[in-house]
Amino acid sequence: MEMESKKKKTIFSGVAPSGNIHIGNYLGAIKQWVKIQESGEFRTIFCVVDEHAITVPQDPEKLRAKIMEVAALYLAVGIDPEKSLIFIQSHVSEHAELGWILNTITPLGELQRMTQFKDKSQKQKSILAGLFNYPTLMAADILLYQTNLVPVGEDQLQHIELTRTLAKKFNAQFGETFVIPEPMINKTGARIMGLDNPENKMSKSAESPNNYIALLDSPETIRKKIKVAVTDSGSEIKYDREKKPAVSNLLTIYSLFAEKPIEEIEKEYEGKGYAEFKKDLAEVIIEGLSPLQAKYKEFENNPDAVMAILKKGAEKAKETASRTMSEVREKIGFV
Ligand code: AQP
Repeated sequence: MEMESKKKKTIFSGVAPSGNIHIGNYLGAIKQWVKIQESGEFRTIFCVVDEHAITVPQDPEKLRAKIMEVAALYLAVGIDPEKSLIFIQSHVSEHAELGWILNTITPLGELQRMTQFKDKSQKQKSILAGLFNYPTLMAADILLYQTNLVPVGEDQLQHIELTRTLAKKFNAQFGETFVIPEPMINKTGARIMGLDNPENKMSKSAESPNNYIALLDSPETIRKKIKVAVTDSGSEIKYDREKKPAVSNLLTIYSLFAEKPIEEIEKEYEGKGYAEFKKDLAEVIIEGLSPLQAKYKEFENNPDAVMAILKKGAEKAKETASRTMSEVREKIGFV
């Protein structure tokens, strides 16, 4: 088993326990994690990246609850602790340690270019150094496990590119240490747009909850949010990113939940209006989320079992992480 897993390529990904996990996170990233795990072809590692959540101020009690919520959601969507490593980032202190070391080889200019920092810092009254340094911590998360592939949404591409740059730089400066990871992006669903504004991505930190459908939204809330979702001028249900960005986004969501090609859905709704399409879309989402919501309840009612899984996961993760860190400390000249 150990021999076999050594030959497998490593997959690493994570979600920050900030705000409500939404269908953008699910369709862009988490849903494919389960497929990858089930293929049995990879060593799969999924982390609740709590140290990323505190790059903007968090209420400690709410953060604690969110961390457990995200972990239970991982399990509810089908991440199986028998097949994948699942753990909390802050339980493996090597993440912060490598993050610091990577900061010391990261040019300021590289971080200043990050579009996510530019977007997120605009929403903050006081911009914290941690928000600026977030991408180096993310690089550490990935590099600690000698990750080959990182399944993420499109918004994370720039951060993966930086991770590659830092890994190459470290290897060149101190000798071969890190595997150079590659992004793994879904063909559709890699960028689900906000329901209230199809110009921007659906986001956990959006001002209005009408921007997103949370994985734990009730059927009534889902119906309401889809009803008020922005549409485009005209009445045709047609996929056209340029001319009909809002309807194209809704079609993408429909297609991914119903597992039907977009053209087929367009045909079904020929001559029908937005109201009918939206009504059906809400039901498709409700149906798609209902199994994971039911499973979530089981885990929510059993936090001790979830914590036991996370602790075991952290112990296993630490085996690889500490091996990488020993090598890093030695290479950079620590005694
Ligand atoms: N709109 C999206 N469409 C597709 N994929 C998305 N992801 C995020 N938004 C979309 C992917 O979800 C994974 C986890 O995201 P994250 O927790 O790292 O945080 P984020 O990307 O910063 O998510 P948000 O929604 O914008 O939340 P805030 O504003 O709170 O940080 C990643 O793989 C991401 O690509």
